[in-house]
Formats: sequence, C-alpha cells, structure tokens
Amino acid sequence: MKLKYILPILLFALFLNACSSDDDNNDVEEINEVEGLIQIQEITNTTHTIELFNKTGEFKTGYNAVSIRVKDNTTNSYVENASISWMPMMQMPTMQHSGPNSNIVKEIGKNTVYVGYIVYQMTNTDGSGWSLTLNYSIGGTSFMATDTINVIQNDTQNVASFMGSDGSNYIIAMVAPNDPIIGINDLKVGLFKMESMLSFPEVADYTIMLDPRMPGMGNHSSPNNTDLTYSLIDNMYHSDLSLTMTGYWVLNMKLMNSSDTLLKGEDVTETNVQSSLYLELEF
Ligand SMILES: [Cu+2]
Repeated sequence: MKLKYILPILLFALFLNACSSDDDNNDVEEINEVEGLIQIQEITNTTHTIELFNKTGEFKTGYNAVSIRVKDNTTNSYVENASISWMPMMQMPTMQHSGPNSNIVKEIGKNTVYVGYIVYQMTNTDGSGWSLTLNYSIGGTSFMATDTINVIQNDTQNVASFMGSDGSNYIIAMVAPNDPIIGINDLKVGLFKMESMLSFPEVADYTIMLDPRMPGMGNHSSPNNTDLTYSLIDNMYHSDLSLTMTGYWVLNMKLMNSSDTLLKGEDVTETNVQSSLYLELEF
C-alpha cells in the first residue's frame, strides 16, 4: 500500500482513539463521589433510592454527619438537581419527637452528593425507635421516602439533654474532635434549644465554660483550655481542648446565656467532683 493511503488511515485511527479516551474522561459515573464513606442504609420508594452514607456506616447517638445520594430507579443515574429536607422521628411509648438536624445542601465540588447532619439525643437499647422521612423535589415534582433506621447507643456521653434555669430544654452535642490527640484539640460543640417536639434550632451567642478532668487520676485538669464561644461561620461553639494524656476524660461545662446568666452546670471543686452538665471522651 502506498504511503498516501496509509497516512489518512493512521490519522483516522488516531482520531478515533482520541475520541474514545475523551469519552472515558468525561464519564461522570466513573468517579466515585462517596469514596471513603460507608453506606448506612438505603431508603426506597417506587421512583428513587435514597442512599445514606457516613464514615462508619452506622448511626450512633450524638452528632451524625450524613452524605446523601438520590438514585433514579428507572435510569440508575444519580439525581443532581434535587432539593431535599428530612425529618428524623423517635417513637416513644406515649409520644414522638424529633432531634436537632440541619438543612441539606449539595456538597461543594460534588455533582451527586448532598450533606447535612442529625443529632440523635437518645435511642432504645436495641437500636430501635427512630425513623427517617425524606421529602424532596426534582424539577418541580415532589417525592417522599420514609423508613425505620437503626441508631446505636454511643459508648461515651457525646450528647446531653437538660433543662436550663430559664425553663427551656436544651441539647448539647460534641461534633469534634473525632480523633483526639495528646495536646490541643479543636473542640466543636452544637447547642440546640428544644422549641417543640419537632423544632430544635441552633442557639447563638451563649458561652460554654470548659473544665476537662480525668476522674481515674485524681480528677486532674489540663492547662491552656479555653471556653467555648459561638461561631457564625458554622453556628457551632469552638474552643481549645487540652488533653495531656490518653484515657477517659470528663468535659465539665457551665452554660451561660448571652446576658451571662448561668443556665446549667457547676464548678468542679474538692467536694463537687463533676458538673451536672458534661460530655465524655475516651481515646
Ligand atoms: Cu425519645
């Protein structure tokens, strides 16, 4: 075959090859947008499968960050333009109640993943009691999916419900650190007011005084802790938490409202070894 025939064939082959490799790179479905996460559960209805993920694959009492995908049951593709809300509910013997939960937003930089959080303030010993309802709309059409969920009791007290001296009920939940270190940790805590059985808004501009202690070692404290203050950036409370060694710590707290009135908690003294408001941590 003469060169003038071979050259066009070669070029055409190169062109085809370039096209097909381009196609591979642009295939969004090939990118795993939930890499590093474990599926907790799927909640399905006739049209969609709602996939729930987090780092452990389990709901536990306390603060739970949740990643969500919505799969179209007909096309098996993930919905990119859903607007989603949710309502966790716990059925108790004589009443039902929800818990603190965030709005659900599209995760920045992702096409198919939506994120939010739920705080479960309690659960039954067998993990039963809670259900999760998702209301969502896609292109103006509304859908609903609901199912029971399993919520396991966390080993340590990472969430607490209490009544303040103002007569209001509050929920406090530890958000971070997830992996504590010896040294200064970024402590992050959510504070919510129980306005009703269904409404638990974030509380702004209070102060939470912090006194971490090790009950197993003479109730010693640690240096360079700071009190928790409110941040408008994430609507959570932040402070420096100093942990001088591994083991079991009690984070004693005192909650002050925005006019510095004590709502809950006491100083730790020789005679009062623990505040009535505390969270626990073990590492
Ligand atoms: Cu309950």
